[in-house]
Amino acid sequence: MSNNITLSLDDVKTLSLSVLTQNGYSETHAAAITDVIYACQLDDCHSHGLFRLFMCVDTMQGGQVDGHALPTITEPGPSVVKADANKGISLLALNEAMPRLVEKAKTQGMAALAINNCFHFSALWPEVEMLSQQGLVGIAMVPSHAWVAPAGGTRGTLGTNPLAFSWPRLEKDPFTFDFATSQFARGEIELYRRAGKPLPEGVAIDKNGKPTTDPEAAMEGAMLTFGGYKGSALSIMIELMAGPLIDDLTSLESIAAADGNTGAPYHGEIILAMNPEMLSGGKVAQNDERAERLFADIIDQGARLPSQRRYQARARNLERNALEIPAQLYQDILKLKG
Ligand code: NDP
Ligand code: PYC
Repeated sequence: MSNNITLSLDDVKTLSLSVLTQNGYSETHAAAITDVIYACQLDDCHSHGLFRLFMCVDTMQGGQVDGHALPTITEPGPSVVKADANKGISLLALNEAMPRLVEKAKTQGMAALAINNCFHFSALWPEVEMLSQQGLVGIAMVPSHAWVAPAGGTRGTLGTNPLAFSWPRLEKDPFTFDFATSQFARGEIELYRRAGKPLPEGVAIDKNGKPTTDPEAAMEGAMLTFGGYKGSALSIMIELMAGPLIDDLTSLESIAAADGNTGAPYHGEIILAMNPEMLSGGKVAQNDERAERLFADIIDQGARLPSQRRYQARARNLERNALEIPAQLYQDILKLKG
């Protein structure tokens, strides 16, 4: 017997909107958050879909987030946009600043958006995919909380620090990847804990620095970076680029600022946008063909491109106008309603 229930796509949006508005988020924030939760659930990205409503509610209960905050957008340079989320969730600030980032990248060739003072819970691929839908290359990075040990270390210093990249394709959906620089995202470990399943080896150490496959012990101890010292170095880069570079918090500072609260981390985010038209000297079509030959060589070997699974899930769920989530998850989300 299946332990899943089927929700219509409208049900997913309505459920998210009602949980958020009944838990202190304004209609505008709830709509911005729901767009991303819905996009993730539609693409079967379970760790950052409806499951993240718990984190949104937890963040509100922690008392630090402003569910009605209005972002302030400034443009300190011809290719720089700053969006101060003013202690709101990042996504409203992102939505308001995105058109300015796109405009600047199109006119300047490259541009950066720094989002400051935001609570951040979401997947990054929707943000970079949005840039590629406008013909731009996008890169996004955020720190989180100091849950991840650096390679060779024994305690959490780095965040789970996702890195997302998106490349526009002329005739196809963008090539996009988005992953934590830890072996597993924190959300994935939380899903293993909910399901009572052991983690694979090599994902975490316990509080005594010993390898563990117990999700609870992993959350008390430290997670490990992917690719050993290579993932560790990328994660440090993300701390610097989305922290001190934009005058915002590192994962160490963010976990200290949370003061024991378990909701979404509070910090900044950096998003870079590049204009292939200008950088290729107007030769987008020729270079799109070259990129397509690269993708074809990968696929010809039986390998798959990142984002292929997501696009397939999206097409399937849109076709059915429905998707499945675990019945227990649905019951637990209903309990979040007032
Ligand atoms: P995964 O380890 O699941 O990796 C995801 C990426 O790798 C996707 O682009 C995926 O494509 C691609 N991929 C997976 N398997 C393959 C394969 N066999 N061949 C080619 N590509 C593959 O992601 P994580 O668990 O590390 O991260 C999940 C989400 O968590 C991300 O969206 C991230 O932004 C989010 N996150 C957010 C944080 C925050 O602070 N806000 C912190 C950490 C993570 P596909 O999707 O098509 O499978
Ligand atoms: O899954 O690592 C994670 C995460 C941190 C903040 C939001 N998601």
